[in-house]
Amino acid sequence: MEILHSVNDFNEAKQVIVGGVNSPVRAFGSVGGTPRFIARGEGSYLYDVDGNKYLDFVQSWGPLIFGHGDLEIKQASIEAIHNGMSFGAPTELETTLAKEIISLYDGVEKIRLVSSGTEATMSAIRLARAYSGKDDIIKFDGCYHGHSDSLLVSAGSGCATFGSPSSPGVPMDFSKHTLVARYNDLDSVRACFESGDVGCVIIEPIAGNMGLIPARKEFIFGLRELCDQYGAVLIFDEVMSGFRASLRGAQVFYEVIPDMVTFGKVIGGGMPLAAFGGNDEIMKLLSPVGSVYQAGTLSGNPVAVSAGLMSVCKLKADSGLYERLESKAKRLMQGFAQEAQKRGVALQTCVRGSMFGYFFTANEVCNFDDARASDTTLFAKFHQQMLERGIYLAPSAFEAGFVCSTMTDEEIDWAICKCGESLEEIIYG
Ligand code: HOZ
Repeated sequence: MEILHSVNDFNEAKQVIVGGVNSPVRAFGSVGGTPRFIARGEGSYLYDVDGNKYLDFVQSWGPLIFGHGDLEIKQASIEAIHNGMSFGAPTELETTLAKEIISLYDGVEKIRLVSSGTEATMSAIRLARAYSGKDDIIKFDGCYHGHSDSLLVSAGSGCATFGSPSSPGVPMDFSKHTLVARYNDLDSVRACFESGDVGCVIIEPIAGNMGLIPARKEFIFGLRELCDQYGAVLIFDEVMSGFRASLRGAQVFYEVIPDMVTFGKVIGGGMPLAAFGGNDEIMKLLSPVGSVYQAGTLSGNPVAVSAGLMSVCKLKADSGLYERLESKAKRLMQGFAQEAQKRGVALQTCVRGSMFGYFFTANEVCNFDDARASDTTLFAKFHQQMLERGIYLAPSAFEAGFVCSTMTDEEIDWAICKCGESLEEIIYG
Protein backbone atom coordinates (compact mmCIF):
# COMPACT_ATOMS: atom_id res chain seq x y z
CA MET A 1 0.00 0.00 0.00
CA GLU A 2 1.37 3.42 -1.05
CA ILE A 3 1.22 5.97 1.79
CA LEU A 4 3.83 8.52 0.74
CA HIS A 5 1.44 11.49 1.00
CA SER A 6 0.40 10.52 4.52
CA VAL A 7 4.05 10.16 5.53
CA ASN A 8 4.84 13.61 4.13
CA ASP A 9 1.72 15.17 5.64
CA PHE A 10 2.53 13.69 9.04
CA ASN A 11 6.09 15.04 8.94
CA GLU A 12 4.85 18.49 7.92
CA ALA A 13 2.13 18.47 10.59
CA LYS A 14 4.71 17.63 13.25
CA GLN A 15 6.47 20.91 12.47
CA VAL A 16 3.49 22.95 13.61
CA ILE A 17 1.08 20.70 15.53
CA VAL A 18 2.26 18.90 18.66
CA GLY A 19 2.95 15.31 17.64
CA GLY A 20 1.30 16.07 14.30
CA VAL A 21 -2.17 15.41 15.69
CA ASN A 22 -4.86 17.22 17.62
CA SER A 23 -5.77 14.27 19.86
CA PRO A 24 -3.03 11.89 21.08
CA VAL A 25 -4.41 8.48 20.10
CA ARG A 26 -4.55 9.56 16.44
CA ALA A 27 -0.72 9.50 16.32
CA PHE A 28 -0.76 5.64 16.25
CA GLY A 29 1.67 5.71 19.19
CA SER A 30 0.69 2.31 20.55
CA VAL A 31 0.29 0.48 17.24
CA GLY A 32 3.17 1.96 15.26
CA GLY A 33 3.17 3.05 11.64
CA THR A 34 2.00 6.27 10.08
CA PRO A 35 -1.44 7.69 10.80
CA ARG A 36 -3.37 8.03 7.57
CA PHE A 37 -4.24 11.57 6.60
CA ILE A 38 -7.85 11.52 5.49
CA ALA A 39 -9.08 13.22 2.34
CA ARG A 40 -12.77 12.28 2.62
CA GLY A 41 -15.31 9.84 3.97
CA GLU A 42 -18.31 8.29 2.24
CA GLY A 43 -20.76 5.86 3.84
CA SER A 44 -18.76 3.00 5.39
CA TYR A 45 -15.46 4.14 3.89
CA LEU A 46 -12.56 6.50 4.50
CA TYR A 47 -10.25 7.63 1.68
CA ASP A 48 -6.73 8.80 2.52
CA VAL A 49 -4.62 11.40 0.74
CA ASP A 50 -2.86 8.65 -1.26
CA GLY A 51 -6.21 7.44 -2.62
CA ASN A 52 -6.38 4.30 -0.44
CA LYS A 53 -9.83 3.16 0.64
CA TYR A 54 -10.59 1.76 4.11
CA LEU A 55 -13.67 0.11 5.59
CA ASP A 56 -14.03 2.35 8.64
CA PHE A 57 -14.83 0.81 12.04
CA VAL A 58 -13.91 3.99 13.93
CA GLN A 59 -16.55 6.29 12.42
CA SER A 60 -15.00 9.38 13.98
CA TRP A 61 -14.84 7.54 17.34
CA GLY A 62 -18.58 6.96 17.44
CA PRO A 63 -20.60 9.95 16.22
CA LEU A 64 -21.26 8.73 12.66
CA ILE A 65 -23.90 6.08 13.31
CA PHE A 66 -25.25 6.68 9.77
CA GLY A 67 -21.78 6.56 8.23
CA HIS A 68 -19.82 9.32 6.53
CA GLY A 69 -21.68 12.10 4.75
CA ASP A 70 -25.25 11.02 5.44
CA LEU A 71 -27.35 13.06 3.01
CA GLU A 72 -30.10 14.14 5.41
CA ILE A 73 -27.65 15.16 8.13
CA LYS A 74 -25.58 17.05 5.57
CA GLN A 75 -28.70 18.75 4.22
CA ALA A 76 -29.86 19.80 7.70
CA SER A 77 -26.41 21.28 8.42
CA ILE A 78 -26.31 23.15 5.10
CA GLU A 79 -29.77 24.61 5.65
CA ALA A 80 -28.69 25.78 9.10
CA ILE A 81 -25.55 27.38 7.64
CA HIS A 82 -27.73 29.36 5.23
CA ASN A 83 -29.39 30.97 8.25
CA GLY A 84 -26.12 31.77 10.01
CA MET A 85 -23.19 29.90 11.56
CA SER A 86 -23.56 31.07 15.16
CA PHE A 87 -25.69 33.56 17.06
CA GLY A 88 -24.65 33.37 20.70
CA ALA A 89 -28.38 33.68 21.40
CA PRO A 90 -31.08 31.04 21.92
CA THR A 91 -32.77 29.23 19.02
CA GLU A 92 -35.90 27.06 18.82
CA LEU A 93 -33.77 24.18 17.58
CA GLU A 94 -32.06 23.83 20.96
CA THR A 95 -35.39 23.38 22.74
CA THR A 96 -36.46 20.77 20.19
CA LEU A 97 -33.27 18.74 20.66
CA ALA A 98 -33.50 19.04 24.46
CA LYS A 99 -37.08 17.71 24.35
CA GLU A 100 -36.02 14.75 22.22
CA ILE A 101 -33.26 13.76 24.63
CA ILE A 102 -35.42 14.24 27.71
CA SER A 103 -38.18 12.09 26.20
CA LEU A 104 -35.78 9.16 25.86
CA TYR A 105 -33.57 9.25 28.97
CA ASP A 106 -35.07 8.59 32.41
CA GLY A 107 -33.76 10.87 35.12
CA VAL A 108 -33.11 13.70 32.67
CA GLU A 109 -35.58 16.52 33.24
CA LYS A 110 -33.42 19.46 32.19
CA ILE A 111 -30.52 19.71 29.79
CA ARG A 112 -27.66 22.04 28.99
CA LEU A 113 -25.97 21.84 25.60
CA VAL A 114 -22.21 22.25 25.38
CA SER A 115 -19.56 21.60 22.71
CA SER A 116 -17.55 18.59 23.90
CA GLY A 117 -17.80 15.53 26.12
CA THR A 118 -15.05 16.98 28.32
CA GLU A 119 -17.16 20.06 28.98
CA ALA A 120 -20.24 17.93 29.68
CA THR A 121 -18.58 15.71 32.30
CA MET A 122 -16.62 18.56 33.89
CA SER A 123 -19.77 20.64 34.27
CA ALA A 124 -21.81 17.67 35.54
CA ILE A 125 -19.21 17.02 38.24
CA ARG A 126 -19.24 20.69 39.30
CA LEU A 127 -22.99 20.58 39.62
CA ALA A 128 -22.94 17.25 41.48
CA ARG A 129 -20.43 18.64 43.95
CA ALA A 130 -22.51 21.75 44.51
CA TYR A 131 -25.67 19.67 45.00
CA SER A 132 -24.15 17.17 47.40
CA GLY A 133 -22.01 19.73 49.18
CA LYS A 134 -19.11 17.25 49.07
CA ASP A 135 -15.83 17.51 47.18
CA ASP A 136 -14.75 13.89 46.72
CA ILE A 137 -15.78 11.97 43.64
CA ILE A 138 -15.41 8.32 42.66
CA LYS A 139 -14.38 7.36 39.17
CA PHE A 140 -13.31 3.97 37.82
CA ASP A 141 -9.91 2.81 36.70
CA GLY A 142 -9.98 2.81 32.88
CA CYS A 143 -13.08 4.99 32.50
CA TYR A 144 -12.39 8.17 30.55
CA HIS A 145 -14.50 11.25 31.09
CA GLY A 146 -12.57 13.81 29.10
CA HIS A 147 -9.43 15.66 30.08
CA SER A 148 -10.51 18.06 32.81
CA ASP A 149 -8.13 18.09 35.79
CA SER A 150 -10.10 16.17 38.37
CA LEU A 151 -11.09 13.46 35.87
CA LEU A 152 -7.66 12.84 34.41
CA VAL A 153 -6.84 10.11 36.89
CA SER A 154 -6.56 6.44 35.81
CA ALA A 155 -8.26 7.48 32.61
CA GLY A 156 -8.09 4.67 30.08
CA SER A 157 -7.19 4.76 26.41
CA GLY A 158 -5.13 7.88 25.60
CA CYS A 159 -3.52 7.94 29.05
CA ALA A 160 -2.87 4.19 29.09
CA THR A 161 -1.35 4.37 25.65
CA PHE A 162 1.01 7.12 26.68
CA GLY A 163 1.77 5.63 30.07
CA SER A 164 0.67 8.59 32.17
CA PRO A 165 -2.18 7.46 34.38
CA SER A 166 -2.52 10.94 35.76
CA SER A 167 -1.08 13.78 33.76
CA PRO A 168 1.71 16.10 34.88
CA GLY A 169 0.20 19.53 35.32
CA VAL A 170 -2.75 18.25 37.34
CA PRO A 171 -2.18 19.56 40.88
CA MET A 172 -2.30 16.94 43.63
CA ASP A 173 -4.79 19.23 45.35
CA PHE A 174 -7.23 18.56 42.49
CA SER A 175 -6.66 14.87 42.00
CA LYS A 176 -6.74 14.11 45.73
CA HIS A 177 -10.51 14.54 45.56
CA THR A 178 -10.77 11.84 42.88
CA LEU A 179 -11.01 8.37 44.41
CA VAL A 180 -10.44 5.54 41.96
CA ALA A 181 -12.41 2.30 42.26
CA ARG A 182 -12.24 -0.89 40.24
CA TYR A 183 -14.81 -1.38 37.50
CA ASN A 184 -17.33 -4.13 38.27
CA ASP A 185 -16.07 -4.38 41.86
CA LEU A 186 -18.56 -3.08 44.43
CA ASP A 187 -16.26 -3.73 47.39
CA SER A 188 -13.76 -1.26 45.97
CA VAL A 189 -16.55 1.32 45.69
CA ARG A 190 -17.61 0.70 49.29
CA ALA A 191 -14.00 1.21 50.39
CA CYS A 192 -13.91 4.58 48.59
CA PHE A 193 -17.17 5.67 50.19
CA GLU A 194 -15.78 4.73 53.59
CA SER A 195 -12.47 6.52 53.08
CA GLY A 196 -13.73 9.84 51.67
CA ASP A 197 -16.53 12.36 51.76
CA VAL A 198 -18.00 11.28 48.45
CA GLY A 199 -20.56 13.49 46.72
CA CYS A 200 -20.59 11.91 43.30
CA VAL A 201 -19.91 8.70 41.37
CA ILE A 202 -19.24 8.98 37.65
CA ILE A 203 -19.18 5.89 35.45
CA GLU A 204 -19.33 4.85 31.82
CA PRO A 205 -21.99 2.17 32.35
CA ILE A 206 -20.80 0.70 29.07
CA ALA A 207 -17.11 1.50 29.21
CA GLY A 208 -15.62 2.26 25.81
CA ASN A 209 -12.27 3.78 26.68
CA MET A 210 -10.52 0.67 28.01
CA GLY A 211 -11.78 -1.37 25.09
CA LEU A 212 -15.45 -2.25 25.32
CA ILE A 213 -16.32 -3.48 28.82
CA PRO A 214 -19.94 -3.31 29.95
CA ALA A 215 -20.71 -3.03 33.65
CA ARG A 216 -22.50 -5.99 35.20
CA LYS A 217 -26.15 -5.43 36.01
CA GLU A 218 -25.76 -6.12 39.74
CA PHE A 219 -22.81 -3.72 39.85
CA ILE A 220 -24.90 -0.84 38.52
CA PHE A 221 -27.73 -1.72 40.95
CA GLY A 222 -25.17 -1.70 43.76
CA LEU A 223 -23.85 1.71 42.72
CA ARG A 224 -27.36 3.15 42.81
CA GLU A 225 -27.88 1.76 46.32
CA LEU A 226 -24.55 3.07 47.61
CA CYS A 227 -25.17 6.53 46.13
CA ASP A 228 -28.58 6.64 47.81
CA GLN A 229 -27.14 5.43 51.10
CA TYR A 230 -24.34 8.03 51.13
CA GLY A 231 -26.23 10.92 49.52
CA ALA A 232 -24.05 10.95 46.40
CA VAL A 233 -25.04 11.88 42.85
CA LEU A 234 -24.84 9.04 40.31
CA ILE A 235 -23.68 10.23 36.87
CA PHE A 236 -23.88 7.97 33.84
CA ASP A 237 -21.33 9.14 31.31
CA GLU A 238 -23.05 8.19 28.06
CA VAL A 239 -20.95 10.38 25.79
CA MET A 240 -20.03 7.23 23.90
CA SER A 241 -22.86 4.79 24.67
CA GLY A 242 -25.76 7.28 24.44
CA PHE A 243 -27.74 6.68 21.22
CA ARG A 244 -25.00 4.13 20.30
CA ALA A 245 -25.55 1.08 22.50
CA SER A 246 -29.29 1.65 22.02
CA LEU A 247 -31.61 4.58 21.41
CA ARG A 248 -31.78 4.97 25.20
CA GLY A 249 -28.12 4.19 25.76
CA ALA A 250 -27.22 2.07 28.78
CA GLN A 251 -30.62 2.50 30.41
CA VAL A 252 -32.08 -0.24 28.20
CA PHE A 253 -29.58 -2.73 29.64
CA TYR A 254 -29.66 -1.71 33.33
CA GLU A 255 -33.06 -0.23 34.17
CA VAL A 256 -31.33 1.94 36.78
CA ILE A 257 -32.14 5.65 36.78
CA PRO A 258 -29.08 7.87 37.31
CA ASP A 259 -29.27 11.39 38.75
CA MET A 260 -27.37 12.87 35.84
CA VAL A 261 -26.37 11.82 32.32
CA THR A 262 -23.73 13.21 29.97
CA PHE A 263 -24.01 12.97 26.19
CA GLY A 264 -21.83 13.68 23.16
CA LYS A 265 -20.76 12.06 19.90
CA VAL A 266 -24.00 10.78 18.24
CA ILE A 267 -26.11 13.72 19.46
CA GLY A 268 -23.97 16.00 17.27
CA GLY A 269 -24.23 13.89 14.12
CA GLY A 270 -20.49 14.50 13.53
CA MET A 271 -20.45 18.13 14.66
CA PRO A 272 -19.03 19.36 18.01
CA LEU A 273 -22.00 19.00 20.34
CA ALA A 274 -22.47 17.48 23.78
CA ALA A 275 -24.86 17.85 26.70
CA PHE A 276 -25.38 17.14 30.35
CA GLY A 277 -28.69 16.75 32.07
CA GLY A 278 -30.32 15.51 35.21
CA ASN A 279 -33.24 15.82 37.52
CA ASP A 280 -34.67 19.26 38.09
CA GLU A 281 -33.51 19.46 41.71
CA ILE A 282 -29.89 19.26 40.62
CA MET A 283 -30.13 21.16 37.35
CA LYS A 284 -31.83 24.17 38.92
CA LEU A 285 -28.55 24.93 40.70
CA LEU A 286 -27.06 25.81 37.32
CA SER A 287 -26.64 29.44 36.29
CA PRO A 288 -28.70 31.50 35.38
CA VAL A 289 -31.32 29.85 37.64
CA GLY A 290 -28.79 28.87 40.30
CA SER A 291 -25.28 29.92 41.15
CA VAL A 292 -23.16 27.10 39.64
CA TYR A 293 -21.42 28.75 36.72
CA GLN A 294 -21.05 27.26 33.26
CA ALA A 295 -21.13 28.98 29.86
CA GLY A 296 -19.92 28.74 26.25
CA THR A 297 -19.92 30.98 23.18
CA LEU A 298 -20.58 28.06 20.84
CA SER A 299 -22.87 26.12 23.20
CA GLY A 300 -25.99 25.05 21.30
CA ASN A 301 -24.43 26.12 18.00
CA PRO A 302 -27.24 26.05 15.41
CA VAL A 303 -25.31 24.07 12.79
CA ALA A 304 -24.24 21.41 15.30
CA VAL A 305 -27.72 21.24 16.81
CA SER A 306 -29.30 20.86 13.36
CA ALA A 307 -26.98 17.97 12.50
CA GLY A 308 -27.62 16.37 15.90
CA LEU A 309 -31.35 16.83 15.75
CA MET A 310 -31.55 15.22 12.32
CA SER A 311 -29.43 12.36 13.60
CA VAL A 312 -31.65 11.77 16.65
CA CYS A 313 -34.85 12.06 14.56
CA LYS A 314 -33.53 9.50 12.06
CA LEU A 315 -32.65 7.14 14.92
CA LYS A 316 -36.13 7.46 16.40
CA ALA A 317 -37.84 6.98 13.06
CA ASP A 318 -36.20 3.63 12.27
CA SER A 319 -37.48 1.13 14.84
CA GLY A 320 -35.41 -1.81 13.59
CA LEU A 321 -32.13 0.11 13.26
CA TYR A 322 -30.41 -0.92 16.50
CA GLU A 323 -31.26 -4.58 15.95
CA ARG A 324 -29.72 -4.41 12.50
CA LEU A 325 -26.65 -2.61 13.80
CA GLU A 326 -26.22 -5.11 16.61
CA SER A 327 -26.52 -8.06 14.26
CA LYS A 328 -23.77 -6.52 12.08
CA ALA A 329 -21.52 -5.98 15.08
CA LYS A 330 -22.19 -9.55 16.26
CA ARG A 331 -21.50 -10.95 12.80
CA LEU A 332 -18.16 -9.11 12.79
CA MET A 333 -17.13 -10.23 16.26
CA GLN A 334 -18.24 -13.84 15.73
CA GLY A 335 -16.26 -13.84 12.50
CA PHE A 336 -13.13 -12.46 14.22
CA ALA A 337 -13.54 -15.04 17.01
CA GLN A 338 -13.80 -17.91 14.51
CA GLU A 339 -10.78 -16.75 12.52
CA ALA A 340 -8.78 -16.49 15.75
CA GLN A 341 -9.94 -19.88 17.00
CA LYS A 342 -9.01 -21.58 13.72
CA ARG A 343 -5.43 -20.41 14.30
CA GLY A 344 -5.26 -21.05 18.05
CA VAL A 345 -5.26 -17.33 18.90
CA ALA A 346 -7.02 -16.41 22.16
CA LEU A 347 -9.57 -13.65 21.56
CA GLN A 348 -12.36 -12.24 23.73
CA THR A 349 -15.09 -10.30 21.94
CA CYS A 350 -17.97 -8.14 23.10
CA VAL A 351 -20.91 -6.32 21.47
CA ARG A 352 -23.34 -3.71 22.83
CA GLY A 353 -25.66 -2.42 20.11
CA SER A 354 -23.52 -0.82 17.43
CA MET A 355 -20.38 -0.91 19.63
CA PHE A 356 -17.90 -3.75 19.59
CA GLY A 357 -14.62 -4.67 21.26
CA TYR A 358 -12.01 -7.42 21.22
CA PHE A 359 -9.02 -8.33 23.38
CA PHE A 360 -6.23 -10.78 22.59
CA THR A 361 -6.50 -12.82 25.78
CA ALA A 362 -7.92 -16.15 26.92
CA ASN A 363 -9.42 -14.59 30.06
CA GLU A 364 -12.69 -12.81 30.58
CA VAL A 365 -12.21 -9.02 30.62
CA CYS A 366 -14.18 -7.25 33.37
CA ASN A 367 -11.98 -4.29 34.31
CA PHE A 368 -8.95 -2.29 33.24
CA ASP A 369 -6.46 -4.68 34.89
CA ASP A 370 -7.88 -7.51 32.74
CA ALA A 371 -7.70 -5.28 29.66
CA ARG A 372 -4.08 -4.30 30.38
CA ALA A 373 -3.20 -7.99 30.76
CA SER A 374 -4.27 -8.67 27.15
CA ASP A 375 -1.63 -9.02 24.43
CA THR A 376 -1.22 -5.44 23.21
CA THR A 377 1.82 -6.37 21.09
CA LEU A 378 -0.32 -8.78 19.12
CA PHE A 379 -3.02 -6.10 18.92
CA ALA A 380 -0.51 -3.67 17.37
CA LYS A 381 0.56 -6.24 14.75
CA PHE A 382 -3.07 -7.04 14.00
CA HIS A 383 -3.92 -3.37 13.60
CA GLN A 384 -1.06 -2.86 11.13
CA GLN A 385 -1.99 -5.92 9.06
CA MET A 386 -5.66 -4.96 8.91
CA LEU A 387 -4.83 -1.39 7.92
CA GLU A 388 -2.60 -2.67 5.12
CA ARG A 389 -5.59 -4.66 3.88
CA GLY A 390 -7.96 -1.69 3.95
CA ILE A 391 -9.63 -2.21 7.32
CA TYR A 392 -9.54 0.86 9.57
CA LEU A 393 -9.70 -0.16 13.25
CA ALA A 394 -9.13 2.04 16.30
CA PRO A 395 -5.35 2.44 16.78
CA SER A 396 -5.38 1.38 20.44
CA ALA A 397 -6.23 -1.85 22.24
CA PHE A 398 -8.21 0.29 24.68
CA GLU A 399 -10.79 1.82 22.37
CA ALA A 400 -14.19 0.55 21.23
CA GLY A 401 -15.12 -0.11 17.59
CA PHE A 402 -18.27 1.01 15.81
CA VAL A 403 -20.44 -0.21 12.95
CA CYS A 404 -22.66 2.16 11.00
CA SER A 405 -25.98 1.82 9.19
CA THR A 406 -24.47 1.76 5.69
CA MET A 407 -22.38 -1.36 6.37
CA THR A 408 -23.54 -4.45 4.53
CA ASP A 409 -23.08 -8.12 5.44
CA GLU A 410 -20.75 -8.40 2.45
CA GLU A 411 -18.53 -5.65 3.84
CA ILE A 412 -18.53 -7.28 7.28
CA ASP A 413 -17.62 -10.64 5.70
CA TRP A 414 -14.82 -8.95 3.77
CA ALA A 415 -13.43 -7.57 7.06
CA ILE A 416 -13.64 -11.07 8.58
CA CYS A 417 -11.75 -12.47 5.61
CA LYS A 418 -9.05 -9.80 6.10
CA CYS A 419 -8.92 -10.72 9.79
CA GLY A 420 -8.08 -14.31 8.80
CA GLU A 421 -5.40 -13.14 6.35
CA SER A 422 -3.90 -10.77 8.93
CA LEU A 423 -3.65 -13.45 11.62
CA GLU A 424 -2.16 -15.84 9.05
CA GLU A 425 0.49 -13.24 8.16
CA ILE A 426 1.30 -12.58 11.83
CA ILE A 427 1.65 -16.28 12.64
CA TYR A 428 3.34 -17.63 9.50
CA GLY A 429 4.44 -14.51 7.63
N1 HOZ B 1 -9.88 8.75 23.19
C1 HOZ B 1 -10.79 9.43 22.31
C2 HOZ B 1 -11.90 8.51 21.91
N2 HOZ B 1 -12.31 7.62 22.92
C3 HOZ B 1 -10.03 9.95 21.12
C4 HOZ B 1 -10.83 10.75 20.17
C5 HOZ B 1 -10.04 11.30 18.98
O1 HOZ B 1 -8.81 11.20 18.93
O2 HOZ B 1 -10.66 11.83 18.09
